[in-house]
Amino acid sequence: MIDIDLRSDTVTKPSPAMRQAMAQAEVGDDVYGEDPTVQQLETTAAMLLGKEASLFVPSGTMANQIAILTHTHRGDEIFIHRDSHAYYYEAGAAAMWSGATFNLLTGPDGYFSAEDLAEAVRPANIHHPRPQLVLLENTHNRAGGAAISLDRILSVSQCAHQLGLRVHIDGARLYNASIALNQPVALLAGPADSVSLCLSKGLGAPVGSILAGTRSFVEQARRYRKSLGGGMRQAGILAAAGLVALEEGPALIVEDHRRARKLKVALEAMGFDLVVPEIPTNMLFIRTAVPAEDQILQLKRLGVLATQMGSQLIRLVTHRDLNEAAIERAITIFGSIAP
Ligand code: TLP
Repeated sequence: MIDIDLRSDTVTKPSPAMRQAMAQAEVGDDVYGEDPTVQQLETTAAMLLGKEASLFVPSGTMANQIAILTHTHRGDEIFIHRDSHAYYYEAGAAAMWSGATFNLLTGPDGYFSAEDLAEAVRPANIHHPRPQLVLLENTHNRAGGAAISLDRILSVSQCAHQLGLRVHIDGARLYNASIALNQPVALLAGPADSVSLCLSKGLGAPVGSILAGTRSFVEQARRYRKSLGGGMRQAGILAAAGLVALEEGPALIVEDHRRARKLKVALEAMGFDLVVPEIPTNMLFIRTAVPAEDQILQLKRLGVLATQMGSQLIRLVTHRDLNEAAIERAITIFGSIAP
């Protein structure tokens, strides 16, 4: 039986158009700055995100870590939601590479307010770390894929800038936010000094992320990418798929959101306990009556793959490799184990 893979939108396979573009890509050594396809991707992505320049990096994790390295010095303080990917899922990388320290904030839907931030930033004093960076995530993964509204991003970013801090947005799924909020990605990235975007999540590319910001930020970021071993040679092969992802991807994300809503309506009607953010996107979180691992195992036996998010919490993610029939089959399977 073929599994219906709802674990993540990272599991998609490259589309025929991507494979064709990869086969035909013009390439060069990108560490020498000689790969025309990487350059085309970096220019295109910078324009879409409304930033001066951008850098193609191997992963979303590396994009966030390079952003942190570029914005901070050892011992500096980063204000971040406690459920954020850069804190929760990046293997302690900030401590390992930049030596910055996290100040963990809380709030619904993966968001903290300007007031929360102002309260957390301590006055300059020899005892305190230097407050340096605010790190936001849009959409917010552990908050059920919540899109964060432009108003919210603006108010917390304005507060950060007034306090002399920089702002980075982990926009791994910024296109999901853009579609849910019906606002261009450039507008959502506008208040931030830097933004990352994953090509390999809902957009469907096999590998790669973008880190965008000012020209001087990207110049420094390029050095850090090299130091982390992220300088890639004939990376145009991958960038070619990224360019196709930026073209094909957004329209398909609209479908992912529609299918997530369809799944939500069906599961709610069956009596599943769903955790739904204010502005949902392509994710669905289910509170399980039994331990999450047991529920995941039961689903796997029936042909549905899900991810554990807590001791009694599982995540389902829709993506471009799941068509209408797959979602309907998933609904039937959930129906067979409904509470
Ligand atoms: N998220 C993955 C897992 O790591 C949890 C997933 O399946 O959702 N920012 C955000 C908001 C992310 O969700 C992820 C990946 C990343 C960054 C990291 O991207 P990669 O996996 O390319 O390093």
